[in-house]
Amino acid sequence: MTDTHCPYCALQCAMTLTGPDDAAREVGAPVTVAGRQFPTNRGGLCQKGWTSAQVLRTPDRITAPLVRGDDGELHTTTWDHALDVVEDGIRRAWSRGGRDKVGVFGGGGLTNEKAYALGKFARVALGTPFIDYNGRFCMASAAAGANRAFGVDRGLPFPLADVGGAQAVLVLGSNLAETMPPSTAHLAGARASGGLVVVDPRHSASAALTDDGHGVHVQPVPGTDLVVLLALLHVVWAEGLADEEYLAARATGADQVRRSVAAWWPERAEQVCGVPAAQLRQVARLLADAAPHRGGGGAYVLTGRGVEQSTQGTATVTAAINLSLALGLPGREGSGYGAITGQGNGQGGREHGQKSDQLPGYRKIDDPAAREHVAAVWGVDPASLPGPGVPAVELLRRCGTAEGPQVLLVHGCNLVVSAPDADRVRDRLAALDLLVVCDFVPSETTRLADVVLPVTQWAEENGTMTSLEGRVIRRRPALAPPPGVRTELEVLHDLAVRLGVEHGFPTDASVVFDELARASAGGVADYSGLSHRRLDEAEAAGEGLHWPCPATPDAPHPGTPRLFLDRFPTPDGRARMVAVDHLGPSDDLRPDAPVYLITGRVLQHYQSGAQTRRVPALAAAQPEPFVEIHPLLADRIGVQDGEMVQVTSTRGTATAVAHVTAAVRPEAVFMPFHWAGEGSANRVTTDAVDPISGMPEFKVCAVQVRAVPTQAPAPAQTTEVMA
Ligand SMILES: Nc1nc2c(c(=O)[nH]1)N[C@H]1C(S)=C(S)[C@@H](COP(=O)(O)OP(=O)(O)OC[C@H]3O[C@@H](n4cnc5c(=O)[nH]c(N)nc54)[C@H](O)[C@@H]3O)O[C@H]1N2
Ligand SMILES: Nc1nc2c(c(=O)[nH]1)N[C@H]1C(S)=C(S)[C@@H](COP(=O)(O)OP(=O)(O)OC[C@H]3O[C@@H](n4cnc5c(=O)[nH]c(N)nc54)[C@H](O)[C@@H]3O)O[C@H]1N2
Ligand code: SF4
Ligand SMILES: [Mo]
Repeated sequence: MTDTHCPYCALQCAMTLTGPDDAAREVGAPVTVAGRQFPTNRGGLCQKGWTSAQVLRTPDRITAPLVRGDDGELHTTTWDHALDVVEDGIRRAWSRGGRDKVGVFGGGGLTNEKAYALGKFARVALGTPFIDYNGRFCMASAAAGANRAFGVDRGLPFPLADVGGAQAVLVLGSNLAETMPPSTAHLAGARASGGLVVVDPRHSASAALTDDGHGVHVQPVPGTDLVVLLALLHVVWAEGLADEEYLAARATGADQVRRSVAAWWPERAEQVCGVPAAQLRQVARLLADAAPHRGGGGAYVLTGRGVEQSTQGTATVTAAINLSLALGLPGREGSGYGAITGQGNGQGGREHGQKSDQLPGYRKIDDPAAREHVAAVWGVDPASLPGPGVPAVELLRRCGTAEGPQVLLVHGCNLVVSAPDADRVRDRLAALDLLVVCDFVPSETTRLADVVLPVTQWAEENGTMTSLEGRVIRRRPALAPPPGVRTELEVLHDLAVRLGVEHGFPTDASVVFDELARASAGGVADYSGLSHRRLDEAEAAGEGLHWPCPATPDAPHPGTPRLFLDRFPTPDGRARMVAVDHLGPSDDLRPDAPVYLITGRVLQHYQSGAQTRRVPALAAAQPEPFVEIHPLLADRIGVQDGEMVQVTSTRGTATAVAHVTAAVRPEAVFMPFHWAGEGSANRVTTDAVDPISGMPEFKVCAVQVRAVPTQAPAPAQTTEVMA
């Protein structure tokens, strides 16, 4: 029996893996999954978690390296040959154009150790500024907003279980009932007081939790959440509901924000966001009544990808934070603001240096003191470390061009399905001299690669993950990997040695963690008081430890479950409020594109679907891409439930089956993005980005929706009918 955590989302539900008589360590033996008590999941798992072990045994698992041959096909080969091809490609790119000709693309699913090693590999072994990762698609706007306001970005600066005690919870653009099902247990308190507010243009499974008197579903026009928030702030001040004492003591900028929302009275906001003015007032009062300064039972404001994956994502997060500050929530026990992190290690993955502008410990790569500290840990000259690179979308746009890499190494992302404007991404990847992808299953991106390197899966490796609450937890091996498969730490070590860096890339995850801990010491995300051993002990006690957890000379630091109780980690200790205004989506409605496409997820599939499409029960429950379409729109374009529709933008077209439902607003259609091919939502989305965070506008773009013309009846049939 091995205690570990789910391979998928940031809730990181605790589970126990068992094989018959521990024979699970033998290749091929079945593995069973059981939920385990932990403060976040309380023993619960969702359907993806229950079935997660099946991916370990998937028949098409990649178990040997693949190299593309002269015939254009991928062929099985030896590790030596595959690594030769990668080394040659890197050296050729260097000799033609220098160190910047090789880039790295990481992922928020990688363990802390892998994310750290990847960032170090890019800076030390490759000497390239070009590294970024899929967290840019996921948490970048939340991170930018929180860093600016609070001076730190820890998704939830409090344990998730704290939310359970609150009287009101405002959930903006998160469908956690499908994306983190066990987490909805923590909404029970708010639901019991009728205080759950869900903002989503769809009556999602989470919006449905507000039905029957449990709260309010606010259903704005897509892309107008910022207006909803500005109106809520307006009401809070207009009705004297703000916590002025808290604002005076703990925040700066409140006056500018108050003035900036003066013009957003609810009736005006209603014209833009479509939410009735009376409902905006009701929600503002409901939240204020729960706020501590009015003697309420506590309130939380939470944001998800629905409001963040936008060209005004950082502004919207900022407005959500402003609202929480106006109500005096952050840094008070039982209240607060948080962003719900998505990927398994979406939090840790954004702390240890795979971001283009970052060094470990959430340090800035252009800060001389940070460079000096990290260079000393790495045993290199600070001047040898490259400067900042470019965010993910820009990195992809530059691939195969004079301004960008000719070689790209991808670790933990299925770009061809999940990046915006996916056809263009496919073209850019095809323009590279060499695409190297590490994965354990064939994906749409490994199929494009020149070299595929097979790596271990979650239940075959050691490491740590940092959950949505900033809690550092252990991932442990329950079985041996198939022969022929290596860990990513081994791959990076072998490549570094070939590229002339003999030392500095250990393959033991606990050794890598100890170095990560030293590199993070004194940084924002300080892990220096942690080690695998200490985390094992903490988990045996049922908890794990929250960062910051600095090394201490005497008694070990207990970790920091709740941030901001005394001060914010800004220079003056106060939170910074910043006035923001609504600009609207980058690709807005017009006569030839009169409908919004909004995108998101379903319960059964994870991200690009590379893992979950291989699990028979999940594939059977959600076998194909679909388009949710309102009956009024369906009527207008002449399409019935179950018929095929085309969704077209200036980037491309997706074709999928129509699900006619009143759950979505009439001027919007919804598509999940889990599939490739004809029904791929990202062939349609825009790669326009938020100017501050670099996050693409996945959630909203303007499209034309048409019924797919039915094929002309075959001649034989026509004759028959006529006869
Ligand atoms: N089942 C499942 N769970 C997952 C994942 C998965 O792929 N599948 N992925 C994990 C990851 S990496 C992430 S980031 C999280 C994401 O978790 P969520 O943020 O909960 O997921 P989404 O479904 O992408 O988006 C949430 C909601 O945003 C709504 N939305 C779309 N446009 C708008 C808008 O303009 N305004 C508002 N207010 N809402 C809008 C959609 O209708 C959708 O219901 O989930 C994690 N958990
Ligand atoms: N339209 C639209 N597009 C979106 C979104 C949306 O809401 N709408 N959401 C965006 C978000 S929030 C995210 S996070 C991205 C996610 O999109 P992706 O980054 O494509 O996510 P995954 O499908 O998890 O891809 C991970 C790949 O890495 C492999 N993998 C898993 N673990 C490891 C590992 O440890 N090492 C290696 N080498 N490989 C591993 C998996 O098998 C899989 O092939 O999609 C984004 N795209
Ligand atoms: S909610 Fe997330 S972590 Fe929990 S079982 Fe489901 S996918 Fe795994
Ligand atoms: Mo994500």
